[in-house]
Amino acid sequence: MRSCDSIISEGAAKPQPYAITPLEEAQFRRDGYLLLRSAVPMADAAFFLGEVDRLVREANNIGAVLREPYYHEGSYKLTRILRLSTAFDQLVDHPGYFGKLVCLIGSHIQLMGSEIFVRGAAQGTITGFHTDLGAGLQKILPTDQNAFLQIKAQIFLTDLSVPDCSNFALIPGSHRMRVADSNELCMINDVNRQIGPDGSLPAQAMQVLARPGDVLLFPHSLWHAVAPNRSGRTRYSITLRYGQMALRPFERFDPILADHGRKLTPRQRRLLGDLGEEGASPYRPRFQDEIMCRDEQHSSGCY
Ligand SMILES: O=C(O)CCC(=O)C(=O)O
Repeated sequence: MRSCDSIISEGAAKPQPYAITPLEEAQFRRDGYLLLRSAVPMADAAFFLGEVDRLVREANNIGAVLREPYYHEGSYKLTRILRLSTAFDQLVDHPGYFGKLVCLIGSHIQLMGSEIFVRGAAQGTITGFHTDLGAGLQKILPTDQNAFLQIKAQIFLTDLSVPDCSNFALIPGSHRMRVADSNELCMINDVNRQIGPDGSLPAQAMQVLARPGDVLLFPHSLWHAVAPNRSGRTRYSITLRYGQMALRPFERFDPILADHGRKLTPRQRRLLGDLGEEGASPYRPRFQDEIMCRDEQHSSGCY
């Protein structure tokens, strides 16, 4: 098995302070997910929930929520959330998970998208099993050694510690399985046909039991869905999508970068697409290892 050492260039400092452990990497590569308990401290999760709640109310008032046709009617999302609030800037390279992401993707990493999920009451599944990044990349599966193309970090803000609360559902190991029967939404048709009318999931699926502040990492090819919500509570979570710099992002962060009132570190700026002035290139970004791997808390923040 390849480790963080071989994905980050030889000689470069490893991401600090929370690099992935060999056990965590082995589990991620084998099962296609990693649940990081309390990666965001409880008090911070409560702060993010307050901000999410405010934004969701505002978006509902002006009709700015996005209801995807493949969601249950009580569910929706907000997109481009860094444009809505500066509160989430600190999540861009949060120490609870960022070092682990760099170990799995490598230092040529970018933020590709940001979303808030709102999952209301639903007797059946909220969305069926699918893969991310479209039909083309559904055919590109991780190997034992390759760096990952895309990994989402889902930050849970409400209690999902029992099943059927709109939990994230997944099929362990499916990220390495070829999809035989799909559609334009990248649904896994044969698995979705096994979902019961009451929302009961196929035997090979599991619901992730998470608490506020837990963070789930998973790659683009994992077969994932959202379980029914019979809890009487709404689920709120934030998802940040990271990937190789050479991939096309889902949103542009130029308005964030141009906001001079905002205090972004050099690493956060690079993750949002600021390649620097000299020889800017997404394929040969300058000082990339140094920017991604250094301990920002103890550096001057200049480059
Ligand atoms: O967790 C959710 O609510 C949706 C997750 C999902 O389907 C995705 O991130 O693609």
